[in-house]
Amino acid sequence: NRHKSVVLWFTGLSGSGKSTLTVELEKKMYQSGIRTYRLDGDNIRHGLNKNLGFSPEDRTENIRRIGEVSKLMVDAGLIVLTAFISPYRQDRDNVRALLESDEFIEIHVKAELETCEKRDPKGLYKKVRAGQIKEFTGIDSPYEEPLHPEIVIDTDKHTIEESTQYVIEFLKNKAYT
Ligand code: GGZ
Repeated sequence: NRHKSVVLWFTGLSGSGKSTLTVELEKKMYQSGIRTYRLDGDNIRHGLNKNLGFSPEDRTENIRRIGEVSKLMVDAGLIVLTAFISPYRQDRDNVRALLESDEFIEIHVKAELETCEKRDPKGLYKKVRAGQIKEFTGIDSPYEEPLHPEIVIDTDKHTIEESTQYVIEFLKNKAYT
């Protein structure tokens, strides 16, 4: 049950499906005896990064710290699954540069803004439209799509099960697992 350690960096809009995908993937990997760690807003923005908000500067610092933590976890031999909007291309590229070229897999979780807003799992888009949240990604704060992601997952077109399986196969084919 040996595997390479790597960061699976999921990026995309709020409500695109990043968290759901990383949770499902982690379950599948656990069943195969793969050692993983999942980083998301719940365990990072409430702890390590609780002094950060959503200004451009804070988002950049958020991603920088997450990149450094991911690197430590890769050194510890884990497969790291990160689920952050990470809206800025430069920030994601900086994380990529921290790691060896085969240790960073950028996964663009793609869904139309309209779809994300319809899903609205936390009711945030509703608050944005009511003017209660400012600088929301995709509305009045930018999202810079990856130019050369290793994987694109279109959650408008594919089920979670299909998408999860796709990533599992990718890792097998590239001899990560
Ligand atoms: C974007 C926000 C905002 C603003 C709160 N813009 O769907 P969620 O709730 O669970 O995921 C979003 C999460 C984004 O945090 P990240 O650390 O991933 O962002 S970044 O990578 O840009 O630093 C959303 C919630 O926090 N949220 N306010 N203004 N998302």
